Amino acid sequence: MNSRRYFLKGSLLAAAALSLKPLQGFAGLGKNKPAAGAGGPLVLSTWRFGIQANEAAWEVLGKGGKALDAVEKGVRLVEADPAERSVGYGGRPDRDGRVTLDACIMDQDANIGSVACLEHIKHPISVARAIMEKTPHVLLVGEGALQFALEQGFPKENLLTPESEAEWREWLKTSKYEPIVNIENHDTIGMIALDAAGNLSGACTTSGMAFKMHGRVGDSPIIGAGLYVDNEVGAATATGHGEEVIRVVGSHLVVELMRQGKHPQAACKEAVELILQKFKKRGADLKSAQIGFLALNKQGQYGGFALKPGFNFAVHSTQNNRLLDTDSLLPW
Ligand code: SD4
Repeated sequence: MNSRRYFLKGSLLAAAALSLKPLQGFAGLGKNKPAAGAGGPLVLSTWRFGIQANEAAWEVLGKGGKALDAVEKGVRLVEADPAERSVGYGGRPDRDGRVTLDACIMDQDANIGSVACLEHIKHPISVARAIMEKTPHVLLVGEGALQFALEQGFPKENLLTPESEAEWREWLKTSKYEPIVNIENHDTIGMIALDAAGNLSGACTTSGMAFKMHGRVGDSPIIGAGLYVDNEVGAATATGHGEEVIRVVGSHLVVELMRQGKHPQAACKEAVELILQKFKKRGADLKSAQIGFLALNKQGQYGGFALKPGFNFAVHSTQNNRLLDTDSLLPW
């Protein structure tokens, strides 16, 4: 079964099991009240794998731990899972058969760390954190990023699993070696959290678009595009067609819209509308595009919105951990 249909099916099943309505169920602005205290703790992450990632993050948040530690721990779970073919170990390779990973992390004090086109390291999010905490820089790429990771003691590993390699070899037969933007061949984990102390942090990690050109970097490691946190306002993260998210500096835009007083869901919707406008102006092909944003404000209100149906996210509060489908601008 292709991964997108699996996502859809998974989310529908989860929603049915929990008797959830789609996002409209809590879309009424201001209805999704903070779960406890000053709004937290609360953690949100993109896609079906967000459920397990949230559980891992909750081991930190539920004990009063920091949002920064929670988001790193949460996304590491997905990075290490070879069954997840769009993040970390087992991620689909580029068109040359190389697994290249992108990740970034941001904390409540606007400390940032980011890594792009990193090979052979299973946990790019932890390399991003080490860049943030141990270097005067914010972004390392390619060879330099690998060198830094090895110096820090990260083990060098083969990330290309037999399953991903087989898929790549199959793709090579028909692709003419041309990267194809396909909404079924990429999914990123973006995670944003509010801790019991009321501080926000976020993390974002991906293997990017499958069969991309070697050296291609999407939005996920670009602070402001794939992730943004402003501890006075809120946090946002993105998934989908990275080139389009970068074009509008999407996650920063969502946070700025929240700063203007917009509810997180309304802010995500407005960012998607802007992306659609740009698509139309350029006469670009919308057929294979998908964009999803997820946002959380300082008060613990949250929401998501997508260009097309199929985007879902997981929310863990003090009450439960559930998967929610978002509304979208367009039908398929
Ligand atoms: C990228 N935004 O590399 C990532 C991929 C993704 O859902 O999130 N897909 O463009």
